[in-house]
Amino acid sequence: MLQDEAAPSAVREVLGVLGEACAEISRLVRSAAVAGQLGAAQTVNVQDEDQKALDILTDELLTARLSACAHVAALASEEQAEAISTGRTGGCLVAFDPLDGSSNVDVNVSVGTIFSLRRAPDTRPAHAEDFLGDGRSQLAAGYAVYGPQSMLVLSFDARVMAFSLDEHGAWILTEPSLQVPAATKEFAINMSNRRHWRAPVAAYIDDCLAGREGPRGKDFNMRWVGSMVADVHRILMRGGVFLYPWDAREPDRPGKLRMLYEGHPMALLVERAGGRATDGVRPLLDRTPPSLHARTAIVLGSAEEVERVRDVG
Ligand code: AHM
Ligand code: MG
Repeated sequence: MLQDEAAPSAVREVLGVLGEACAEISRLVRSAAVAGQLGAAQTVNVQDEDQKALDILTDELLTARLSACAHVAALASEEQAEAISTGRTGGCLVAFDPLDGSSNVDVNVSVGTIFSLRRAPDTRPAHAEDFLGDGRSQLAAGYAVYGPQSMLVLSFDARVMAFSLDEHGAWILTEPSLQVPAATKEFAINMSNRRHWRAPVAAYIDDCLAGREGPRGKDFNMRWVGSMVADVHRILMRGGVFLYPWDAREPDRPGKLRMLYEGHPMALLVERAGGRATDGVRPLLDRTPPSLHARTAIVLGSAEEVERVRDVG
């Protein structure tokens, strides 16, 4: 799958392990109802979110597979409070969201796994602080989406490639170079939060809603899956803009989504596919999270739309 000269061997090995783990997770998700693995786990994670049984199973699976990989120095997961050091030096740091959109899994709507690779220190075991780099320091990033088809979308060089899972569990390259069109007529945002947004986001969306008769002079369509992987996948395939802005429900938090294992990897993929990704003001790839689970506002997708949104507080 990843026999590409451009990927250094440690990155290639780790991406291979992630690909195999995502194929296993695809099988887990597909058989979860029959295996009695849907539903709540009756636990909360470090972010005070209720966990699904599959959040825990997928986290355990990825932790086991990555810990066993000789090129992984440390892991950081959405579902675990602290980073886990394997004690190795060199190789990669891997940050991941094992089951993004998991509130959708019980109702059979697409979910996914998001991951981001960074370089580990060569001369000492890795610490949690080593994960706290800007988005441009990522060596590679990707996600798997478990939908009608399971797909793996990766970037370890200038391209963004998509693989589809065949019936034998192998990832087959089906899209060698994804490109996000600069223009779009489709936006994705949770409209139920409108009353909590700041004025610039509300004004941007109101202009889209005004359609052909409004200042934009064109009709817009809206989609909101509620699984970031599925919404970003649609944007990588056909364009669009995705927004999860700051909102006033939790004014001390900069947004809902996490920078390290949601914002940064998706921003890398979208930018390499010709789109843009910001926190409403700055490029998301220029931002450094202050802590493992730090949140951020996210605006990403087709360049012409992302450039219109300047959500200044
Ligand atoms: P999760 O990682 O706990 O599943 O939460 C992240 C998800 C994203 O996939 C999605 O874009 C967002 O939360 C949906 O949030 P909301 O329910 O507020 O619309
Ligand atoms: Mg998530």
